[in-house]
Amino acid sequence: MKIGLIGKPNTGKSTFFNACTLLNVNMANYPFTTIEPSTGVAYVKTSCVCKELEIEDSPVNSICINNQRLIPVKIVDIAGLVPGASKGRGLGNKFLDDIRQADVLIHVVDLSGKTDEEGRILTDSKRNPIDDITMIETELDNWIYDIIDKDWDQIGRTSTGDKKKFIDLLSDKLSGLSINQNHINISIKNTGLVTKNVTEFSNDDKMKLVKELRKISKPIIIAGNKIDLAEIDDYEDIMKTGREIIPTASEAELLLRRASENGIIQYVPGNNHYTISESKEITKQQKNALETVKKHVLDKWDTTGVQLVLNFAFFDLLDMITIYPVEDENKYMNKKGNTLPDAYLLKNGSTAKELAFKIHSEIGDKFLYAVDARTKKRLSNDYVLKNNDIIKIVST
Ligand SMILES: Nc1nc2c(ncn2[C@@H]2O[C@H](COP(=O)(O)OP(=O)(O)OP(=O)(O)O)[C@@H](O)[C@H]2O)c(=O)[nH]1
Ligand SMILES: [Mg+2]
Repeated sequence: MKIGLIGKPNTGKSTFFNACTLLNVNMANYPFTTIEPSTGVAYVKTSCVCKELEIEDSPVNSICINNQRLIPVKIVDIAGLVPGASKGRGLGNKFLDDIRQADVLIHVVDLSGKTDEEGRILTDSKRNPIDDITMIETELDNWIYDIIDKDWDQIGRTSTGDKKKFIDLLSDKLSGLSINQNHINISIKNTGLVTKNVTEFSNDDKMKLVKELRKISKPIIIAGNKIDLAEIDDYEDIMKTGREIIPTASEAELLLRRASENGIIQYVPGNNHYTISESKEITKQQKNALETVKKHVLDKWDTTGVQLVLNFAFFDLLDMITIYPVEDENKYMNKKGNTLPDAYLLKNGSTAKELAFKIHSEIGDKFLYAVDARTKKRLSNDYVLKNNDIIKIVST
C-alpha cells in the first residue's frame, strides 16, 4: 500500500514528506521545487501490545518508542498540480501518472489561503482553500474520465451487451491506476447506474461513475496545512463540506523531528509536547523556534497533525489493522529471540492464511493452521484476524 502526497504547488507537500520521512529533498518557497517524485518511508503509529502484555519488545521490522509502535509505510511526494493539469498544463500528465500507484492520497492544502491557484504568494488577497480542493478533485476526475472515455465505445462493442465482460475489460484498462473490478462494481452500484446498459451511458453518467471510482479507489484525506498562519474558521468551513480534513503544521513537525534527531529535544511524532534535553546545548535561536511551535501550533491545535494524517490514511481510509506474527507463541518471539519482532498492516477482514502469504508465499503455500498467541488456541485458515492479534503460523 502506498500513500501519494498531492496538491497545487507550494502548499507544503515536500515539507510534509520530509517531516514524516526525515529525508532531505529539495524544499523552497517557489513552485515546482519537486521535479521527480520521491518515494520515502513514513511511519504509522499505533499503541503497541507490549504494554498490555507487560513485556519489553525488541522490534525488527518496526520501531517501538514508549509503547508506541511505529510501522513503516511507503509515501510518494508528487509535484504540484495546476488547473488544467489533466489536459497537460504545468507539468501535467506526468504528475498525474505518478498518482497511479497510490492507494490513498493526502491532499496538502494551504489552509492559510496565502497562495494562489498555482502556488504563487498572495500579498493583498486571500484564496479560499475550498477552491483548491475542488480544483484538485476536478483534475483527478478529468484525468480518469479521459482514460475511460478513450476506450469506452470500443469496450462497449467488444462486450456486446454483457455487463460482466464490460467491467472485466474496463478493469483491465484501469489496472495501471490501481483500480480493480471490485471498485468498478461498487461504483456502478453506488451511482444507481446498475440498471442502465453501459452503451447508453451519457457523458454525465460516465463522470458520475468516475467521481465515485476516484473516491473509492483513491480516497483522500485533506491535510489543512500551514495552520500556524491559518484561522480555525477556514478549517471548519472545509469540515462543513463533509470532506475528511485534519489540520497540519508540516514545517513545525519537521522542526520538531530535526531537533529530536539532533538530541536537542525529546519528541515522539504526534505528541502535543516535547521536552528540552538538559544534556544538550541549545542556542537562543533554536529555543525561540521551539517556543514559536509550542505557542502557534501545539498549544493552539494540540498537535502538528502530520502523524494523525498518516494514521487516518491507513487505519480509517484504507481500513487496515495491525497484526503481530511470532514464531514462539509462548515467548512472543521469533527464532532469533526478538520479542514481538514484527508488526504487519493488513486490510481489515484478512484471514490467517492471507497473513501467512504476506509473511512469505512459501509459508502461505504450506499453511497448516495458526495459533492465537494470547489464548494458545488453534485457528483455521479462514479465521478473520482482529486488530492487535498476535499470531503464530504453523506450516509444513
Ligand atoms: N507557515 C508554514 N509554512 C509552511 C508549512 N509547511 C510548508 N511551509 C512552507 O511552504 C513553502 C513550500 O513548501 P514545499 O514543501 O516546498 O511545498 P510543495 O507543496 O512541495 O511545493 P511544490 O513542490 O512546488 O509543489 C516552503 O517555504 C515551506 O517552508 C507550514 O506548516 N507552515
Ligand atoms: Mg515539493
